[in-house]
Amino acid sequence: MNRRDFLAWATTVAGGLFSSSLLNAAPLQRLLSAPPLKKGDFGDDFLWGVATAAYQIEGAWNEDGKGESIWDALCHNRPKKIKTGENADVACDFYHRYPDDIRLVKEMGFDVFRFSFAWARILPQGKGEINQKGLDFYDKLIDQCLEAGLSPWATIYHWDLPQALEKQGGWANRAILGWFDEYANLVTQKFGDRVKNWMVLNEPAAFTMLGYLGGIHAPGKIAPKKFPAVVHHAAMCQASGGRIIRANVKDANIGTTFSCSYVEPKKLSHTKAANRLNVLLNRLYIEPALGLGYPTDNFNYLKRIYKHVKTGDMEKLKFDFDFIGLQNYTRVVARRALVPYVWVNQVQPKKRDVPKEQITEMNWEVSPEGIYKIIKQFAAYKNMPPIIITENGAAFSDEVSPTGEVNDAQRVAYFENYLQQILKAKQEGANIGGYLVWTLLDNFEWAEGYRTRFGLVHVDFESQKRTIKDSGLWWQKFLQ
Ligand code: GCO
Repeated sequence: MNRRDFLAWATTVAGGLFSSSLLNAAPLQRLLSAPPLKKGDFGDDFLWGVATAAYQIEGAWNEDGKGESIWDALCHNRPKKIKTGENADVACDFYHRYPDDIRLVKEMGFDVFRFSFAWARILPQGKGEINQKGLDFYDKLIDQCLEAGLSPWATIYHWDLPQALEKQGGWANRAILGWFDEYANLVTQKFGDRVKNWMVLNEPAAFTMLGYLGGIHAPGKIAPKKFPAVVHHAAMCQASGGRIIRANVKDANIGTTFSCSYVEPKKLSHTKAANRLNVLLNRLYIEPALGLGYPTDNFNYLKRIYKHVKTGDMEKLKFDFDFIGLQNYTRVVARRALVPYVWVNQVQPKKRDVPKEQITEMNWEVSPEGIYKIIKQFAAYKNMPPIIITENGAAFSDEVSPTGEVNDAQRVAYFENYLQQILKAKQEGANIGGYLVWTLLDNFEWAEGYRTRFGLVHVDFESQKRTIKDSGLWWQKFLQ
């Protein structure tokens, strides 16, 4: 089951939560009616970059004093949770190869390198004793970026909670508010002199739902009773992380990121299902951050969040972010489920009238209009901060040809079509300041293992050989 299939399934678990899936397929060929894309159309100060995450690329899972994370534990102890039984013990070996990989980012012409800190590399037990060698690694990585002329953008939390904290209840334990603050204080005080662009959390909706409701991602729990507490704690950390960066980093540009997918009902009569799914996928974390509270109207299950709200919490959920990171890959189509207590269900692209070429290796529909619509949806919030697209990309089955090339024309078309739609939203007034490709290297795609390749650079996981794909060369040309 991948993350979007999970939505269909989770509805049953939680006594009726949500659902999802897609729209009219957009052609994989570049739209002929559209004028050729030019970097300059996006404006001179528009930022271009690539995004990565520690667990997916670093490897060195227990080297130089690093502690175990929930992803190490999931892969090692419950390998069946990963479709291929793989783990990220070595991954792309970025821990040792980062100088070469940073050079590749520069070679392709990007300005921004987004990475995340592995909490357990820095605080092996999640709190208390600091691992100096872990700090040293990020020190060197940041310096490497700066020397290459790349702006380092750091994510504080990209899903790899220290296992020692999980053993104490993880995100379900309110003590996480203190643990997270300690960690956020440490990294911002340590690196805030050189890192000015920060993201607090990566996709809270994804890690809380998949990790604590769907049992698909670490910590692999199916815990509908705990989920409301997990949501509240993550939303509290999201805002307090923002305040910590503001206090510790001079001239900081502070954001946080949201996974989001435009939701459409399969038919008009399925609108209620689509609305619920929209809450879970798109509204649950942005609205408290904007000071709008939790979107629990017509969603009784989510009202259980309030049981965990203490005096003063509602005010603390708000933070004035300098930017919001939107991460989008596809759209989703919702339909009402048959069983009355299951409110919604997801319609998979394969089960709809979507041409095969428009379904990626993740079983996600290629939907450029989807990114346009979701940007418009977010941009419509009153007081919405500027948007940065902090992730967008696609997995296709890439192979290195006998002559050493990776012809990934489908991915090039994907970028062209999505960028076209982003530009359209921007020209219509959405305040979009940058775009980061997911991702630099083929890597460990969580529960999917290494099979689904998202990189601009192909990685041979046996030899660790890197090959820039045609899409990477396309970016090089585009960014010139
Ligand atoms: C996420 C993460 C990335 C994924 C990417 C492709 O959004 O899930 O930030 O780690 O690899 O989205 O699924």
